[in-house]
Amino acid sequence: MPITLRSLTTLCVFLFLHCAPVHALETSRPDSLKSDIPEKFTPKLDAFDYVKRVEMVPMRDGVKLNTVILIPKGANKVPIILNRTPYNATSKFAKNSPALTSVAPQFMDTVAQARYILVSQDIRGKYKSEGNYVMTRPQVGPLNDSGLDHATDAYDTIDWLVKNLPESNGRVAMMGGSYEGFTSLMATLNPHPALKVSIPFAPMVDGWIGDDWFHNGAFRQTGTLEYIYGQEASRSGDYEWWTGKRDQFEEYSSVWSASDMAKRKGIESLGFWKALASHPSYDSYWSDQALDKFFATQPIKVPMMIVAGLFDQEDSYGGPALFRALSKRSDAAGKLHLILGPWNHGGGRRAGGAIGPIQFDGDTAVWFRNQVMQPFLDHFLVDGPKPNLSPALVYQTGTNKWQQFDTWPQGCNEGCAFKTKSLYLGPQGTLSFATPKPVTGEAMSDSYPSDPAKPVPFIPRPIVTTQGENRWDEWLMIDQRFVDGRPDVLTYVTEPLTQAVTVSGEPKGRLFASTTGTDADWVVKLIDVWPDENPVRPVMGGYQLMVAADILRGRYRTDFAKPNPLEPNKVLEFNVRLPHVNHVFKPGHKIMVQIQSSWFPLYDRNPQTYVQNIMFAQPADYRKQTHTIHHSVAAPSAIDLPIVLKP
Ligand code: PG9
Repeated sequence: MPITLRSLTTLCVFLFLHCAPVHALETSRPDSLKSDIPEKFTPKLDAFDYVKRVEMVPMRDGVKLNTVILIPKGANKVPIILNRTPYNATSKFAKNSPALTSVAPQFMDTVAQARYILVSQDIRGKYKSEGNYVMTRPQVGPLNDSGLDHATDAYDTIDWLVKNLPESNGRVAMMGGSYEGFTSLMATLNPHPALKVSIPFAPMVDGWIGDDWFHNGAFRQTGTLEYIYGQEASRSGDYEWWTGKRDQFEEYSSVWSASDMAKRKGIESLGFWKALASHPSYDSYWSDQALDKFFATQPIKVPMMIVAGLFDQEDSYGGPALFRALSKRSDAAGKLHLILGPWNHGGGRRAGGAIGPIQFDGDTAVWFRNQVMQPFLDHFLVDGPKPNLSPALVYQTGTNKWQQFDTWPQGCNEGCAFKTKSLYLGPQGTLSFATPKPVTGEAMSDSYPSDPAKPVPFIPRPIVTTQGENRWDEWLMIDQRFVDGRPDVLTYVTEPLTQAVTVSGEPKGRLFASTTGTDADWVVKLIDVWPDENPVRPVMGGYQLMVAADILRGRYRTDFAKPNPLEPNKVLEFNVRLPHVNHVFKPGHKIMVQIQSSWFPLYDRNPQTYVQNIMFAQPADYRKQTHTIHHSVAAPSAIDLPIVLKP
């Protein structure tokens, strides 16, 4: 029979149909080749100068928490440094090096050099730990009836560690930053007797007033929505925020409200989004978990060093607020310290030589950890000498030096003279310490358009979030000339100073303002304007450095808990509390105040017509309005500066 194309095709189909099962049957036999990978591999770690133990540590309800423990080889009666994290304890010590000092994260550099035992633990419900995750799980009380919080979990962990690590001397310190600062603080409530000291870095203390989620009622939508997505969509951060845009400004401009963005990304089912969306005001959900207020009612049982940054872009409020609240307690003496460094959110924990183009005197963070933090730890953990440390150690920017203070805010010691002085906004963009006088022919107010469709960017566009190009860490120090001169940004500036102005404490913007709408946001920025030319560092010529800035959502003018519509065109007083500063405006510099009504997309836009819940505002609610800042005798808008007259 001749071989035709047709018969060949028939043969192939026959072979495929009939031979394939035979082939499959043959391979179903057990594999005759042995695996290259042994049942058990024992790595040769003789060269390592530490031993790693990974333990599931039981809590009082039976839930077990993943705990990574690094014990220096040869350790005998050494203290334990405990870090409790929502950010993956395993990755804290991820670097595969035989040297403990290389494996330790930077904030543990000095304790690794001291050869203390290092521990990091996944908190309840995250990564390899069991149990339920709740964002910054509130302390047991009105918001938490489970009997379990970060105080009980820290207690149970410490109890296990001191009983199961024979190399330890039975003394424990807690350390960590931000969320871990929060867990370090929470551990001091009903502490285990072995907890001898706590160092919360940049702790999250009040998520509505001025940390992470809101600032004075304005919702910090970028960062927050991405963060909730990363933290709550899965236990182990398996889902990453996606965007098809390079410019975050464009992405957030394509929706109006935060809930529209939440809907687009499918985060509406996540527990903490639901909490945020249903508590836009400072109700008991927020005030009952505000840790400065709560801890002020509790005895101080554990010595604490609160470490905070003057340029913290995430938790600028928490550290100083906690110190202020606790230092009023009679049991604070000798137990409470505030370190306020020239740092962004991570600064004190990492490198502290500069933020963007702004340079400090050497690496302030490394200096702090070596010269201040480690002796403080050693005193409580190994009976080292008592450090000679005032209650507050604060960096003075402008002069670039550390100062010790008995009190804070109001960095002032015995014998110094101190006064709050108002710097008044004036006609034609002037700014001066002279009180406004009745003048004829001068406008006693300045108006500007505020259009939610054209908001003011918080940093220059494109706002890029990819690693390496992201300016988040330095954004508070970005030159403000990029918005100066916009029609929707008002600028007031002094003459060049003939003598230094030293500001120390909490400035406050006091605006007399009106709007054609029924709601408005007010952003107040206190700026140090450098002289026009800088022969040594040309980039600093005319630089507008934001020394402090914040936002107030107008509806909370009289009560954070009870929002109210603004009466259109009525002049009303708005008080905008600014983050703490310790700064010298040098001779030749100018002081500037900028005012604007959006900071986008970091903060969600105010629709400027009053609605019940801005999270769910509808497109038609967002309206262009005219806002007016008054600077007359009767309505003297100003910025109140805490000024040191004699140091
Ligand atoms: N700022 C972050 C955070 C703290 C507390 C709660 C949620 C987020 C952080 O850096 O951990």
